[in-house]
Amino acid sequence: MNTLTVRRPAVVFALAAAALALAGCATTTPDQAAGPTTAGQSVTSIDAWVKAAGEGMSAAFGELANTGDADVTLVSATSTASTSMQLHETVDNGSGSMVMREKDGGFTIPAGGALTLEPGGNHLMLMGLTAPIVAGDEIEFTLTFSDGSDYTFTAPAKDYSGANETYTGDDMNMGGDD
Ligand SMILES: [Cu+2]
Repeated sequence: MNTLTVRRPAVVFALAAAALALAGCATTTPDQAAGPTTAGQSVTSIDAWVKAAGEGMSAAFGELANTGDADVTLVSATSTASTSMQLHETVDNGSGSMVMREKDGGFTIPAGGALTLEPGGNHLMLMGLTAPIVAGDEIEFTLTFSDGSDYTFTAPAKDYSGANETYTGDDMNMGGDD
């Protein structure tokens, strides 16, 4: 009859399973102790400023430095001066005009690098100003990153005559003729 015992293999299996369980504990503990660095903790604004404006739209500029060791992606922003905000890039529309539009997928800030926000280039667009922005005002911004973390900073308003690019946001294109 077939009476081969399975005791020894079973014991070996049990020991192996116990070793795996211990290994699992060992690998998860350091992560839980240190805690991951969020995108919001890695980003710092440098020389941020906002264009003074009476109504409608305005824009914020400056540098966003990423001091972390991983790329981060800025996906949205809010401000105390507007009902909404968008992340804008400025591009040639093919007809010789520079137009600004919402940046697909947000802004990536490389590890150890910085994102430059400047008139005629990438910027934070304020839409639906809740009150005139006057030079000297301090506007608070909150940036949200793809990992769900936030970063809040304050930027002063300055008089500036440029940054008057045409807006061609697909989202707000009433005609729908791209
Ligand atoms: Cu814009």
